[in-house]
Amino acid sequence: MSSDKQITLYYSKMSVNVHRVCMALEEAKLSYKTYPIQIAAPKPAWYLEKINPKGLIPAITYGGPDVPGDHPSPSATVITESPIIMEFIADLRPHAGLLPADPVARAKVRMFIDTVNTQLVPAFLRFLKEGASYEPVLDGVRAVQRLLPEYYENGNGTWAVGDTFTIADIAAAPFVARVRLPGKYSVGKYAAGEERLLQDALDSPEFARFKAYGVRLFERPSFKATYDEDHIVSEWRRLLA
Ligand SMILES: N[C@@H](CCC(=O)N[C@@H](CS)C(=O)NCC(=O)O)C(=O)O
Repeated sequence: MSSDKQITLYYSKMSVNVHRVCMALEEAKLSYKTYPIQIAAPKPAWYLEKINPKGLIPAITYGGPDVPGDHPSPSATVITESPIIMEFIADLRPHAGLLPADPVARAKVRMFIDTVNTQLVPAFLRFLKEGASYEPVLDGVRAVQRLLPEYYENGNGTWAVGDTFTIADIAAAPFVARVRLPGKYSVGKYAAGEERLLQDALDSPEFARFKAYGVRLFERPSFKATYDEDHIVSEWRRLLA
């Protein structure tokens, strides 16, 4: 299905928060175009002025004429912050079920995203980019795992909230995938050996539910279509050397 209005996504393939938006757009079956923005590099003046003064991606423009990404139209709406963009995409396509109608389920989706964002993400990024200890990463994983329902063979408990795949799962997936990469490739700024301690803990029985959740996430077609592990690892090697 194509969008009624144009969507331009300011994009980098390695960006974890852009990854969320790509998954949401895939799930909602919305067509969009991308405009490349380089991470860890000065952002163009037009981007800071017209799209995101914080200089961060993702951002989207929605509506207005179909113009080149570096000439955004003043009549398009600019939306920033991955949780807000994910909700917007869910609102554009309510039938995709990415944000449930039930108020309790909606609150649970938002609490799950908040837990990922406040407890897992900062600890993981500090570990990866600044060499902080792996232990707060495990605390973050523990906090996320606590919210995961028990999984049954009949499919109950497949996803974070209820049995429907939602933006809670999309918010988690790019991070659940990346948390395994230090142990797999020894890439990052942490002290040597910390990645093994992290990986051993993640493989221990305590985190079995989180690990099994990851296996289900990685099978999701919207994840497969948007995840390029080799590219992420080579960019991390370049930027974190
Ligand atoms: N809270 C923002 C965080 C966005 C963010 O940190 N984006 C990173 C990429 S994942 C970025 O743009 N960094 C700029 C840079 O490294 O140059 C969101 O969820 O969208």
